[in-house]
This record gives sequence, C-alpha cells and structure tokens, in this order.
Amino acid sequence: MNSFVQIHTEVKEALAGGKAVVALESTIISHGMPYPKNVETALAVERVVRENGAVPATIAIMHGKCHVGLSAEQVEYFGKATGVWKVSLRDMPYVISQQLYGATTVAATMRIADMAGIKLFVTGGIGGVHRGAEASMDISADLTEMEQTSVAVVSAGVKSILDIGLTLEYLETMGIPVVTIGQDEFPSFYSRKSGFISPLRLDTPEAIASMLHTKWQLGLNGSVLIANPVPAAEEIAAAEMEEHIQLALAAAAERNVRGKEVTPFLLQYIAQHTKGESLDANIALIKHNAATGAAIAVAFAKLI
Ligand code: PSU
Ligand code: MN
Repeated sequence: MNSFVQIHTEVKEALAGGKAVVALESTIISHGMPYPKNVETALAVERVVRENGAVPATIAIMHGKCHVGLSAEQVEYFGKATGVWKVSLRDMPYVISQQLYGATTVAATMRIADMAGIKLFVTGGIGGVHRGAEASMDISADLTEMEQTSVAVVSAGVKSILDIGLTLEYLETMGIPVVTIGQDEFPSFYSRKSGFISPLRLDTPEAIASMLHTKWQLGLNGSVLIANPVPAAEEIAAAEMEEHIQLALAAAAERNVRGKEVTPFLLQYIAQHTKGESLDANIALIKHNAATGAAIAVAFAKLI
C-alpha cells in the first residue's frame, strides 16, 4: 500500500472482507456548501450510505497523508476551517509535502479511492467542460481523471454552470460510459431535465453493477458516470436556474475569477442568490445519490 495513504480501520476491515465501500469527496464540504449545512450534510450522507448497507469513506488530505475515512470531528474541521486547500490532482504533491489541509475534488478523491481499492464514489455534481471553454480551455481535471481511473462516479448529472453538451462530447471522446438511472434524459443536477438524451439508461443498481463489472473485466479502464436524477419533489426548473447561472457567470467575468476559483465562485453565488432553495435541492440530491451509490456498491460486492 502507498505510504501516503492512511485508511480508517473500519474502511480497511470492510475492504479486506469484500464488503461494499463508498468513497465521498471533501471539496463539497470545504468549498461547495456553507457551514454548518456542509457538515450536517456530510454526516447525513455517511449515515445514508450505512443505512443502505455500505461503509462510507470520506477522503481528505491532512498531516502529509491521504486519509480514507474521517471521524466526525475531522469532517467538522473541514467544514469549518478557512484556508483549506481545494485539491485536484495537480495540487496533491504540493499539499501533501507541505503538510497542509486539503479538501479533495472528484478527480483527487477518485485517485485516492483507487489507491485504497474502492470502486464506487458518490458526489453531487462533477466538474466538466465550462461554458466558453472553446476560448478559456477551462475543462475540469475530473474528466481526464475519469478517463484513466477505474472508480465509478454517482452524480446528479452535470450542473448547468457547465456546457452540458460539450461535457457529454468530451466524455464520449474519452470512452467514458454515461448511464442515467430510470429515465431517458440526462439530468442537470438541480433539474431532472437537460435537453440531452442520456447515452445509456439502466434502471436498477444490479444492472449498473453488472455493467461496471463487465467493463473492468474487459480490461476497459476508467470511470463510468452514473447519473441519478434529483427526486422530483426537490427539483428546481432548469429555466429558473438558468437566470441565476447567467448572473453568476456575469459576476465571475466582471471580477475576473479564474482557474480553480471559478467553480467554487459560481456555486457560492448561486447558493446566495437563490435564498437557500438551491442548497436544499443540493442536499436532497446528494443524499439520494448516497442511497443509490450504496445500493450499487452492495450489488457490485456480490459480483467479485
Ligand atoms: N460541482 C458541484 N459541487 C461541487 C463541485 C462541483 O455541483 O462541490 C466541486 C467538486 O469537488 C468537483 C470540483 O470535483 O468542484 C470541480 O472543480 P473544477 O471545476 O475546478 O475542476
Ligand atoms: Mn477549471
């Protein structure tokens, strides 16, 4: 085992026993939601994973190690502290060697989950190809990571702060299967609709687990994007979100927000300007993803 990876005892035992384990990211805690809802949500998500038969492993960097599985106190720290690094792949060697606190993005969390032997990862929304990327070249390292690392990702689709069409094209180019659960249309995080047909559809955790197993048995490395539509009762209409997204993008341009700050800025702007409605939807969908992801992990564990 990589000496920079420290696995929590419960997670280690689950992995050794072939039990279902679900990886969870920490950027969403430190940079994706305001305190204290971020901590409440992170702990609730861990509970939902347990209730559905899997062991949660929230991943973050501290004291020069990649930690797989955090205590409630550690989750609280990552939710409360300021100055925690947002760590994508390129930041890992710096933050680890400098012994800084790092909250891991989808890309970094996937890589660390893979080092630990975890096959399934649950989040809210992945990073992707940004609107205007043809000029800015702003494409998240989440996508390049999904090309090479064999950890499946459950998300509520792709948030429409991104260019959903270009993100789907990029995923196709990289050979990453995109499968939506229970409907034909690819969802857009807050909304069950996006205007794009999902490349694939499967309706049960067992069918998805079987597809993951088949992919990796074939020697086809890389991720699968599993899109789990937000529950209908919590959905926010795409047209309503679009107004807020336009305002957020204009504010980002005006303030010259660049690089790794773009996504957190847009998320915060939208949360502040939708009076918490978007935050409630965000919390509901990630809990829903946790239940679905745990069910897939349980089904997958039976196949190996
Ligand atoms: N999208 C969300 N919520 C999030 C993120 C994205 O709806 O919290 C976070 C995830 O950690 C994701 C990261 O991996 O932002 C992507 O950042 P970037 O676009 O800079 O790669
Ligand atoms: Mn970016």
